[in-house]
Amino acid sequence: MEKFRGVDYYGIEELLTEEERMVRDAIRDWVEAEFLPIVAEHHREGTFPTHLIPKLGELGIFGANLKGYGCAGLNNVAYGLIMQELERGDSGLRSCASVQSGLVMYPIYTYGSEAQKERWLPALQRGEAIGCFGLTEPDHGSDPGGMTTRALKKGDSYVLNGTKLWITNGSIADVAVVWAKGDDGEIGGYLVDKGTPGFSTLDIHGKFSMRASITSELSFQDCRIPLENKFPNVTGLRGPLGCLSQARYGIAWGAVGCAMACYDWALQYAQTRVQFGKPIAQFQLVQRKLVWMLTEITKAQLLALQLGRLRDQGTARAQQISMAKMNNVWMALETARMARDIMGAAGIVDEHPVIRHMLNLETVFTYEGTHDIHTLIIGRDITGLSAFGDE
Ligand code: TGC
Ligand code: FAD
Repeated sequence: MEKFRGVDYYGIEELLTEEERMVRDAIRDWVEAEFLPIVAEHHREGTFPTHLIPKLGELGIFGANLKGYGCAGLNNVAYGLIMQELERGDSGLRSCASVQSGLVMYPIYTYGSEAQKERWLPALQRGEAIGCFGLTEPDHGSDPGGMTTRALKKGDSYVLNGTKLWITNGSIADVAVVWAKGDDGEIGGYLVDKGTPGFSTLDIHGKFSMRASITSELSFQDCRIPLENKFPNVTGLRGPLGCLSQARYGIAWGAVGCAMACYDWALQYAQTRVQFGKPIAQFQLVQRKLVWMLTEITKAQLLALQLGRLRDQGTARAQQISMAKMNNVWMALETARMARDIMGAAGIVDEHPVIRHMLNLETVFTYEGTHDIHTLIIGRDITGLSAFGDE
């Protein structure tokens, strides 16, 4: 295939500032030069290219929309464009960056003490340290409020007991942001250093999705951490959910990146693949699929961009973020499936990126709140009636 040609049917380029375009192009160039040539091999092996993490730091990707502590202080649209370009590479690459930025640096920045910020943020920004976010448990996924992990105060320590499951970056993390219930039953956030006695990790194997990403179990057995490792500035479920808003926003953009990659690849393939004496792009049914993809990508681009502008104005609501995550990931998954179909048998091999994106998107559809959970978040917002629990 030729080089990626970009997807912009509505002149959205003109709605971006020069700085936003420059940031996007820098990340696009780096992904094409350094990441795309190696991703298929990592996907096959089920490994993440950890050697690239310091480079992601150098590129200013980590915590890019935070200010101070070495962070780039970019606006939310530029941050979204970074996520779009990373995920055009692979959802695992975007995951690594969005966990580090939205789920580890953001809570330390927003809920942490000055000492916690100074200890972790500069190192996390540079990619010298890596973090993970432990919310989900074996028995509590969509319903994190039911978590059973405990952090009970004993003398000059908190003692953690419990298990977190499906944790991105878990086994490579230098610091884990762990959400647990305290003596009063309230959810709090705790920083657990790698190597703390009683804290262990185990990687999850056998994944058919997110193969180029590390996913682990975190286990805490009488794991003692100092009192100063608790976030002083947040209690309750709104702590972790506030972080999820950051990461869900990035996913709304990242999904557009996946969809653009699949659409462009399928279009180029359809223009050159000949059946019945014609390029398959000439058949009406193939054109219908390509047009559906482009139309949905265009709508998703506009949704992500306006959401970014609302965030920059400080007026974006969590429910609006849910709509963008829900719609854009669904759109990307459907686009990837159609692209795979257009490519016939060639669509199932990893010589082409489409099947990899398609499989990854099955995870993205589920994590950070499943598609249906976001539907119900929006449903509650517009009807005033909650479909969750016993409200
Ligand atoms: P609910 O009553 O809705 O909320 C409790 C408190 O939280 C506040 N809140 C939010 N705050 C900020 N941002 C948000 N998005 C928020 N959503 C809710 C809310 O205002 C309330 O605050 P307060 O002060 O009044 O107490 O709680 P609920 O129990 O009814 O929530 C239900 C539900 C289903 C919406 C929620 O639990 C949910 O979102 N579940 C999905 C779980 C999820 O998304 N897990 C993701 C785990 S992390 C992950 O997947 C990382 S993947 C990483 C990668 O590799 O990219
Ligand atoms: P469940 O909650 O058991 O849901 C199963 C099904 O039931 C879904 O279809 C769901 O929509 C449906 N359902 C549940 N409740 C309702 C309801 N009230 N109404 C209607 N339908 C409902 N978590 C972290 O904390 N940190 C991470 O870094 C992280 N990384 C991940 C990486 C990967 C590769 C994966 C796959 C997951 C990761 N997760 C992480 C976990 C992820 O957030 C959860 O998988 C997700 O929240 C769903 O939880 P669950 O898998 O337990 O599914």
